Amino acid sequence: MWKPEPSDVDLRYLVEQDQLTEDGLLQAYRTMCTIRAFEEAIAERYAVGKTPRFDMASGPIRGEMHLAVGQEAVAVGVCPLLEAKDAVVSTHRPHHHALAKGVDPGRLAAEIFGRQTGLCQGKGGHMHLFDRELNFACSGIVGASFPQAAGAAFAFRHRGEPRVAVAFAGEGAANHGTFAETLNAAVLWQLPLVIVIEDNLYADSTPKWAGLAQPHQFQRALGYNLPAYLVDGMDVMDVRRAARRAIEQARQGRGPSVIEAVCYRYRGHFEGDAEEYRTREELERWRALDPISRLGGRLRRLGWADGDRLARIEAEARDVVAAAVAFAERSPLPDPGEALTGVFG
Ligand SMILES: Cc1ncc(C[n+]2csc(CCOP(=O)(O)OP(=O)(O)O)c2C)c(N)n1
Ligand SMILES: [Mg+2]
Repeated sequence: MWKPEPSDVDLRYLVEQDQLTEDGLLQAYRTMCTIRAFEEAIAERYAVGKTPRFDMASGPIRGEMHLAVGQEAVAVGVCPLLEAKDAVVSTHRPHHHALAKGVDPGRLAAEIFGRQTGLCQGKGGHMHLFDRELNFACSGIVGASFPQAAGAAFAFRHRGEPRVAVAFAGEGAANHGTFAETLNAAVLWQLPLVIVIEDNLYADSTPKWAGLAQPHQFQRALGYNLPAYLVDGMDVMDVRRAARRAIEQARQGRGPSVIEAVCYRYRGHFEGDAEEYRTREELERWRALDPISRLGGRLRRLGWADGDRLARIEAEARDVVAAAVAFAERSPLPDPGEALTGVFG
């Protein structure tokens, strides 16, 4: 554990300091449970039809699949602080950000299943999700979220709108030139931008020590003269504390910030990953920091929930997800005649 659990006294102090409420923390717990249940349900459905020989083109969900089990606190520490008018640009690992931004689980699942009722009528798939009402977008191109979110932030500033754009990206993406270019422009133009680096220690199978000259992105960011925070990405309260400051600053026209959230993904880089690059012991060490159990433990210590209440929330989250998956599965596939509608060409 790289930040120890707060004592009871510290916990109450943090709750007061960060203006956390019983409702707010229970809602964070609920959203993290929904994300966990959603990702686990997708993993289960994705595996169907992919044995005995793993073939990405077979089964009810086709193509590559990147899940974010373990990384729930990063999304839930940031997105619920945003309004619908604020923009979020995510990555190839986007479901947790989408759900935390409020995207409907049914339409999200339907898009993942390639169905007509999906966010993009089944044409985007799991890595290309767009929700216009909620200003949510993502891209399978690593490093693309930085300039895309900066573009949205530039438009907000140009029009004088008090809106904020958030770019999520992995620590591997931060090695792309787009990170440096975006930081430079965002500071120069004081864009209402928050960059969240979700450092899960690996870019595909490459551990960060083998790919990054500087292990901490907040240090890179500091070179561009902007506030940068290093937070425990397995602790939703820690992520939220930095996010609140960064979002407030951006909304007030005081420029961009970077948040580096250190976290861990429990599943492979993609479903089907042989995961030969890490050990079971390492995974178990990180599982001991599980963001959902840690928040559950704190809710109990605060007297805001007991085991029954937490179990009820978990069961309700599973029900929401089961309904979303059922909606996706009973939805029709897109009509081939509409293949060229709603796309550039
Ligand atoms: C421009 C580009 N280069 C390479 C890839 C292939 N690729 C997909 S995910 C990935 C690793 C990304 O690592 P990181 O940014 O740390 O995100 P994580 O997968 O850990 O969430 C790579 C190299 C890609 N999709 N886009
Ligand atoms: Mg990574």
